[in-house]
Amino acid sequence: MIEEIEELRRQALAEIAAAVELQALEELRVRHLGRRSRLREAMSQLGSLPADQRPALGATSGGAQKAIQEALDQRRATLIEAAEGGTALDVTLPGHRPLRGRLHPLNSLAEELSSIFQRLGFAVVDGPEMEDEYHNFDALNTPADHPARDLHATFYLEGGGLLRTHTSTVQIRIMETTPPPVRVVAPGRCYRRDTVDATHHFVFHQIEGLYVDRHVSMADLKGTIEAMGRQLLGPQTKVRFRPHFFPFTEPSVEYDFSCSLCRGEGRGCRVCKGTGWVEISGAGMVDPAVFAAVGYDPERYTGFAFGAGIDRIAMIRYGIDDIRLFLESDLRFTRQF
Ligand code: 2NM
Repeated sequence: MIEEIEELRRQALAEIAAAVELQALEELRVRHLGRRSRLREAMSQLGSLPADQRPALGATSGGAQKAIQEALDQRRATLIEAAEGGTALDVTLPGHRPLRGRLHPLNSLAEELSSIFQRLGFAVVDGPEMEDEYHNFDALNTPADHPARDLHATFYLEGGGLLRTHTSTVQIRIMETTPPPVRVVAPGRCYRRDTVDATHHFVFHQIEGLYVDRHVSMADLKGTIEAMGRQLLGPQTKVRFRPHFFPFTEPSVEYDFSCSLCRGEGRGCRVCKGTGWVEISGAGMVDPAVFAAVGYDPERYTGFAFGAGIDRIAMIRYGIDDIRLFLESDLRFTRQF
């Protein structure tokens, strides 16, 4: 009987060591230690044995029971640990890399444009995005019946304010508080009630420039725009002025840069749609009515002003065909720059 129990013990320990699932381990426990196991049966017969045989058999079966129980506990702990992914702390594993932030492509382009103009002697200024009708329209010689003032074109706020539709508001505020000469650029967010599609959004980004002094001319304007184009899109960039109308400048132009993708050749180019030119924005000589509004003497001073769409320039430069991507905060997009 003693030999049989020792054989049972060896058998049980071997099976436990080979078990790879908790379920199998539980079945082994029932089979080897359960109420109907051979070991329990042997132990229940102890009382009916002759007294001189009891201690040896008792010790053997008690020892076997203890050894099997310990083996079960240990194997169980090992299997649970393995299921939870190995040891609790592996100090040899590499650490988690922290996510590094960076500038949004529109902000980095705004900074690049700002520094281009800083090198030309312009100061970078800003102002409020919530504005009033006076700074957004009246001071800019934009009459009350102008379509830009329409409820459908401008976001009006409760209490009479509005969201600025351009950063010319900042130029007005600078001229109100600073005597000439002034040479400033104002980058920032602007808002218009446009229906959102691939090329329009109700939020867009602009940088506008203003230079007022004695004898500032249209030639200075063209030279400044040309310097911007060359630094932005490369030294071979050409500038084209087309006549236009703005209430706040006279004369006014729209200006184009030669396409940086096809070098102005057109022919199936997807950035300039085959024209060889990319439209950027508008510019002109500041209208005397604007000088009158800010208290500058139009007989003594002249000035030029220009706008540039930052979203638009980014789309041209990076070949992006959907303006909405800039405002969706999708890291798969913004991380590419
Ligand atoms: C443009 C086009 C033409 C402009 C005018 C002024 C101000 F305040 F001096 F009158 N700031 N910006 C201007 C002129 C803006 O953007 C398309």
